[in-house]
Amino acid sequence: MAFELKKLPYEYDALEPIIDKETMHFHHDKHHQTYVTNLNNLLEGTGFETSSIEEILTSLDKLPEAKKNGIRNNAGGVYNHNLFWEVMIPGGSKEPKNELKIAIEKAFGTLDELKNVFNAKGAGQFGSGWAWLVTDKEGNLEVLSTPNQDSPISLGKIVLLGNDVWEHAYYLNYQNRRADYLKAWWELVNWDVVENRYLNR
Ligand code: MN3
Repeated sequence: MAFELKKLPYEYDALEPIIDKETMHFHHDKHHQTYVTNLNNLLEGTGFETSSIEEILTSLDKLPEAKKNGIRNNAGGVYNHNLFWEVMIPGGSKEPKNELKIAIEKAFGTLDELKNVFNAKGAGQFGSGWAWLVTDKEGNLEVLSTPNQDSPISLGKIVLLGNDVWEHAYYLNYQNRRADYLKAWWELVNWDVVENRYLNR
């Protein structure tokens, strides 16, 4: 039961002009595919061949020491990118509603302030990594960043939204202007998916 590369839920050019078609092709077809291939190879002989990606990322301590870092990086790469494609939609989906909106206002005051905090985390992540909006079981929201492909689910968090701040995610279009990419990216967020994730936490 090897992992497979999930198909994009929209066309490669559907997120333009925020994310260009060429970036989407190599990000999904090359980078994401490589994580899937590496993960399948690394899992051979570990006893985790039939585990879910969530099981793997919450059981890192139980992995064989020699393969632990590789599996952590590549399983994170698979999980994080699956989520990344899913939380975007061409044109975005307006604004948070209902319970999610209330939770955002409780934690951050306003949606704009959530964006500020999130963008600052993403811009401040040295080197490669991710910015995240996560929740606990009780519904308390938090923004954090992780290095490399580390995933918040390994920290016991429930992931609602994440933005990839590796240079491969934005360099063709934005070069070194990571802050511009972070700011523009909000126009693509699928708040319906984020709300569903929040309600099903
Ligand atoms: Mn990436």
